[in-house]
Amino acid sequence: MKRIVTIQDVSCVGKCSLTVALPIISAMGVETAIIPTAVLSTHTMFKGFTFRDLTSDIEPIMEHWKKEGFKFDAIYTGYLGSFEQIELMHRLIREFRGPETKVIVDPCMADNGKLYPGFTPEFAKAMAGLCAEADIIVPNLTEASFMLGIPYVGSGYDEAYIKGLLKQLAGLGAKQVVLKGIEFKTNQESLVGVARKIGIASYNAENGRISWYFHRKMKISFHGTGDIFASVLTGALVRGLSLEKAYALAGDFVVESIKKTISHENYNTYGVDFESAFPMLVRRLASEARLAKYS
Ligand code: PXL
Repeated sequence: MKRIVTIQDVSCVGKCSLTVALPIISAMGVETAIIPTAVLSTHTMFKGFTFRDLTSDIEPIMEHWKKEGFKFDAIYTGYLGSFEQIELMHRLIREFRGPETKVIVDPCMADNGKLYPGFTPEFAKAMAGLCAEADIIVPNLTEASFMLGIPYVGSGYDEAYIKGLLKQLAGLGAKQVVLKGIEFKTNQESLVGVARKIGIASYNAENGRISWYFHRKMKISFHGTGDIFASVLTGALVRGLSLEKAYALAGDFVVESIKKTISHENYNTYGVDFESAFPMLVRRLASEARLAKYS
């Protein structure tokens, strides 16, 4: 069985970071080792959350793992709580990356034009440094802007702008960029009944290829969907899917999870019911992983 390690916080209630990465990647048939970076009572969109920093545990865990000789098919970093943790991730990647290991960095720290509580533009620069180590980075538009130190443009941009962003992001050093949350304004938008689309642009710095994937934009957005996206992407890549198939599956699973959530009258507002969408994930992964094996 393939094995990955994911490094992010435990938000005890909130359906994000490790409480989504662990069940999702496991359900995708991949062993999921974890390093928790912090324990919070909830994610940071709740008021009054507790926060216990676990930075001092990370080094001893790595030392023990080195002695045991553990290897990983992928290293996936998510929400990191301090500069020191970013430094430790540089070390972890150096020490545990093998020739076939995929390194996925989700620079999880901002959305909708704003940094999450506790983060600063300097932190975004340090995260940009970690992106240099990655095979694949998965920022949203806000994270991309903070890492590049450019103003956030939330709407009204065109294809040329996104292509420029992709290339600048690749300039941070990652081989492939998957940029999330892209929405183009079209004339059709003013027509009643035309579903709006949101999607992904990806750039392969090794062959210069740019590709796109759009899906229906749901009326409501939820916390934790970025973590769900990155988790499915990681699981799918390790199961042998191409990057294009992996981000399409990840995007579709997020949409399915939101649909399941809002199908209930009194739905949770702090996170999505990804659990109810598992049958779709497992079914599609099984058929696509089978196809990938023979392609
Ligand atoms: O889903 C991203 C995330 C992860 N971890 C913590 C968060 C957030 C988003 O707010 O607060 C602690």
